[in-house]
Amino acid sequence: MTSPISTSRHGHVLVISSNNPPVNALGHPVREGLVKGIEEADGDENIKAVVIIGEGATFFAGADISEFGTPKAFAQPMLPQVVDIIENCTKPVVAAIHGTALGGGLEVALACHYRAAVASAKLGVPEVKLGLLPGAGGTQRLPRVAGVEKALQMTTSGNPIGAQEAFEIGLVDRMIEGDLLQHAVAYATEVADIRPAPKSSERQNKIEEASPSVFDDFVAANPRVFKGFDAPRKNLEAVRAATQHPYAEGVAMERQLFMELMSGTQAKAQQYFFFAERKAAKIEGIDENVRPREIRKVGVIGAGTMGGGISMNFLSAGIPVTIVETSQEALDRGTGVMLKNYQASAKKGRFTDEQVGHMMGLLNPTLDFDALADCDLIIEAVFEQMEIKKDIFGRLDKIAKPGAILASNTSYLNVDEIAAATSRPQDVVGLHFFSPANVMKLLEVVRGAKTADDVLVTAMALAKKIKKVAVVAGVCYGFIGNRMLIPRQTEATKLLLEGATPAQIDKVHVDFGMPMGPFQMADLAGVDIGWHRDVNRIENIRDALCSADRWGQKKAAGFYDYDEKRRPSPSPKVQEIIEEFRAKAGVTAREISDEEIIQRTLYTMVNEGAKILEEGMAQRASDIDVVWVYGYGWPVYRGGPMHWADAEGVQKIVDGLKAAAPHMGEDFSFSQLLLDKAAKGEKFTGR
Ligand code: 3H9
Repeated sequence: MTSPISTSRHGHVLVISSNNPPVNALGHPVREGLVKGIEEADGDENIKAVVIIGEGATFFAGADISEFGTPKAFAQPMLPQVVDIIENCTKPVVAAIHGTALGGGLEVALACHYRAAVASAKLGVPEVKLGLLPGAGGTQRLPRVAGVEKALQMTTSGNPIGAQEAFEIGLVDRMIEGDLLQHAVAYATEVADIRPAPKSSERQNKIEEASPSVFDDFVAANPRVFKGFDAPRKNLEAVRAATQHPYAEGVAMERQLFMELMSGTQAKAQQYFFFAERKAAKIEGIDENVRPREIRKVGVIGAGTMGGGISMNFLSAGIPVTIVETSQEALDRGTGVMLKNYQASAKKGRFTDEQVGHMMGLLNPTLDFDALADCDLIIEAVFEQMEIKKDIFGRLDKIAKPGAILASNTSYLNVDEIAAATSRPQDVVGLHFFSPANVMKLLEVVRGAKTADDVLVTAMALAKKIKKVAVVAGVCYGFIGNRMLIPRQTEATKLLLEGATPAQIDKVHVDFGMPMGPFQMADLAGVDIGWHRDVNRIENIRDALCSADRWGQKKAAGFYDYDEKRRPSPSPKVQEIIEEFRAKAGVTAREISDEEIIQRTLYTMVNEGAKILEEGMAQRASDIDVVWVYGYGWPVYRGGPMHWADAEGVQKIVDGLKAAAPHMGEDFSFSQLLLDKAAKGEKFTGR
C-alpha cells in the first residue's frame, strides 16, 4: 500500500505532505510516514529545515477516531511518540496550517518549532467532545504556548479558535497570505539556522505567569461545562498538572487521565455519537448520483415564532427569504422579533451591526401570497390544523413554480395527506424544525410516500448549509422525537395520580442528565398546547390546570408556581388538583421509587423507539439518538435512548418494562423488535 505521506525537496527544505482524505486523520500509516519523513530530514545534511503540510481540504483534523477501541490505535508509532520525534528533530520544523488543526493535529503543530497558518484556518482541541482529552502532549504544550487560561477554555469547551486569534495569543507564529506551501518554505528557510529551535515543551514563561486561582476561578465561572460530563474535569486536571509538574511528569499524568477517560462509558457514548451524527446525513436506498435541486430563494408562510426562526436560518446563510402573513400587524410583529433576535446576537459579538443589516436586507416581508411564486423552496409554518394546511398547499400548488419544493413544518400531522392536496406530491416533504428554530440544531426531514429522491437529497444538503443536523423520518404521528414523548408524558401523568409529585419525576430526569423533566418542559412549552377552552371538559389533570388558568411559565403558574424571576416551587394548588383526581379515580397514593419512574418514562421511550424502527419510520437506531440529543437535550454522554438501552442491557429494559406493565395497563404494549433483541442478546446500535 502506498503511504499517505510523501516528501519533496524545495532547496534545503524538506516538505512532508500528508494526503489522507477526507480530513487527514492521523491513522497508523500517517503516523508511520511522519516519523520516516523526520528521519529523512535528520539523516540528510543537505536538509536544513522541514515543513509539514496537509494536502486537500485540511491540515490534520486529529487522531483517526475509527481506530479507537481497535488494535490499530496502539500500532507503533503511537501519536505521543510521533510528536516527540517531531519536536526532537535536529532541524527546525514548520507546521503549515490550513483548514483545521484539531486534536492530534494541533498536537502535531505544537510539536513543530514554528506554526504558520492562513487566515481561514481553525485550531482546536475537540477531544472533550469525544469524552477525551488531548492525549499526545496537548494538555502540556498548549498552556505553555497559548497560556493557561486559554488552554483551559480550549480543552474544556473543545471549540476551535480562528488563526488570527491564535496569532494574537502566540499559538500561531506567522500569518500567511497567498500560497501556503511557498510561504511556509520561505519561512522555514528563514529560521533554518536558528539554534536551539524553540520547543513548546520547554517553555515556562506562560506557566509561571498564570494566577494560582485560575483553575478555581474557571470552575466557578463555568459550572455548566462540568455538569454531568467526566471529560472537562479531567482536561482541567491535566492542564493543572502542566502548571505543577515538570513536563515529563505532566505528560505521564496526561496519559493516565487519557486512559481513564478512554475506558469509561461516556467516551464510548460520545464517540458513538460522533459517527451517529454523520451517518444520519446518509439516506438509504437513494442513488448517490441524485443531485439536489438548486435553492436560491426560500418562501416562509407564517411569521410567528416558528416562521420567524425558520427564516433566520436561511438569512444567516445568505439565502433570501420571502415571508408571508395575513395581516400587517402579524408581519410587523414577526419581523420585529427577528430583528431583535439578531440584535441580541450582535450584542454578544456573534454578528456585526452591518451583518445584521445585510441579513435583514435579504428578507422580503409581504401580505401577498403570490409573491411566493418565484421561490425554490416554500415552508409552511402556520397553525397546526389539517384543514388550514391543506388549504395552503392547495393554493401553493396553483402559484408555486414547477419544481419548487413545498414543505410543511408540521410536528404531528400526516404529510401524505397534506401532499394529496396538491397535484405534485413528489415535491412535498416535511421539514420539522424545533423551537427556537434559529437555535435548535435538529431538523426532522419527513419523507412522504411520494416524496421524490432529489427533494430529500436537497433537504439534507440544505440542512448542512444552514448548520442543522438532519434526520430522515417516516410519516407517523409525531415522527421520531414527539412520538417518543407520548408514552413518556402518558406515564409521567399517571405516576402523579399514583403518588409521585411533578418535582420528584422532574428530578429523576434532571439527575439523569436531561435539561428538564416532563413537567418543567410542559410549563415551558405551555400546558395549554392542544387545549380548547371552548370544549369545557375537564377529563384530566392537564385540563384542570388549563381551566384554572395555569398555562405554564407564561402565566407564572403551571405544574409549578413561579416567582417574578421565573423560579419554580411546588404548588399546593396542583397537589390539590392531583388529589381530587386521585379520589375520583379511587386510587390510593403509594410510594413511587425513582427506579419505577425510569422504567415508566425512559424505558417506555426505548420501547417506542424500537417500534419506530420496526415500522421503518427511522432508518437506523442511531438516527433516533441524534433526534433525542439535538432535539430534546438527551445527555450526549449517554449516547441517546437507543445507545443507552444497549449500555444498560436490552434484557434489563425488557425486565423493567415487564415489572412496570401492571401499572401501565392498556397504554403499553411491547415492541416485538425489543423483545427479539433481548432474546437474541443483540444491541440496537452495535457499539
Ligand atoms: C484525538 O485527536 C486524540 C488525540 O489527542 C490523542 C491520541 C493519542 N477520524 O465531519 P465531516 C470523517 S481525537 C476519523 O462530515 P466536515 C467523518 O466521519 C480527534 N474520521 O466533515 C466523515 O466520514 P464519512 C480529535 C474522521 O467538513 C468525514 O471524515 N479531532 C475524523 O463537516 C467527513 O467529516 C476531532 O474530534 C477523525 N478524526 O468537518 C475532529 N474526522 O464521510 C473531528 C472526520 O464517512 N472532526 N472524520 O461520514 C471534525 O470535527 C470534522 O470532521 C471536521 C470536518 C471539522 C474536521
